[in-house]
Amino acid sequence: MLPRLSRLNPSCRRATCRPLLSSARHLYSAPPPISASRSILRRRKHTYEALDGDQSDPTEFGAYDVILPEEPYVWGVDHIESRTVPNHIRRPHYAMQPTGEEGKPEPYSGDGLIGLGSEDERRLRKAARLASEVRDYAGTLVKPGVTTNAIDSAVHEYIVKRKAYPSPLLYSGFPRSCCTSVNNIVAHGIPDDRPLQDGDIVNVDVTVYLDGFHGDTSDTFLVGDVDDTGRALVSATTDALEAGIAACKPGAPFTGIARAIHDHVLASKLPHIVCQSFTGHGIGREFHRPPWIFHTLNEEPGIMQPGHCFTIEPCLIQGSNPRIWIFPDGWTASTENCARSAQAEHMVLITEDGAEVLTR
Ligand SMILES: [Co+2]
Repeated sequence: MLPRLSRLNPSCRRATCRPLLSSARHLYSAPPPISASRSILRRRKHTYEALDGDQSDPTEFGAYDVILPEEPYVWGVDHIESRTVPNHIRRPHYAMQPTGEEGKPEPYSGDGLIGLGSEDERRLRKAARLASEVRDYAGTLVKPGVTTNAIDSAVHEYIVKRKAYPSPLLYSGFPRSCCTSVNNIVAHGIPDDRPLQDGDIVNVDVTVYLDGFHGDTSDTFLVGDVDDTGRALVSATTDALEAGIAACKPGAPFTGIARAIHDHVLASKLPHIVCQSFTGHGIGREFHRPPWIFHTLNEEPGIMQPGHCFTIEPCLIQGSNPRIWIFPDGWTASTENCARSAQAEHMVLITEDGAEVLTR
């Protein structure tokens, strides 16, 4: 799960500005952009014509099922019943106060650092390790015919059994315990009753809250026999993430992460573009906090210091259109032209002499 750039305070493009988490609600009333609806209609009829200014050629995107909102549209997610978490499991503040403003902690004002060698670091590592186990477990469940709801249910049970809380559940009102983003869904797909189809790609994004710390990671899995362009997209995404990780060390500028991803995608000569709409984020006692990690070229200030812990989670999109639109549920983010997207995410801890990936 990741902050959407449009939720950042638009008057402040500094790396320290906070996501406006409650703004997801306002999106419920926004219909999909006309251009997106039109492009979808055209794809449905398999008579797609390029929209003005859209240079993408969807015939090059390969063969896959386009994910669309169910009609008639249901606005928001209030109709989705959340799974329950036993009372003895420690939960983050937003899960205790899911609707009210009272009791909300102050916005994060710390320096985004974890004390190296501290109990905090030990707990952070434990949460990250559990998150990577859950991600790998989720990957074993991905098969044709399995619904993303069934994966969500199994992931939920797996996490709860290990006395942790599934962080996405009730975060800003999110109704499920992980995000499952299939084919043209870039991020924040809500697990549902659609059986996975042979040839799908699906990102499963898991976050756990264990002992007061969040661990966050995701990967995109192949469902059965995926076409060559889909496989290329998924492996390019992993490579882009690794390129970003390689730019991390104490003293390095945060801008180097996006630069490394950009250069890698360019050098690959594959028809992919990095989505600009989502960022990585600092992580610790808070699910999302500074530093914000941009995946596309930027001039945000900030230098990596020992004790910084953050995610890198680039979304790569087929073609040259990086834009997204949000389904009426207020969460599901699709590419504007329904090209496929893949994502991969790791947590990186800056140490005294380098960078360590906590979610391998
Ligand atoms: Co994340």
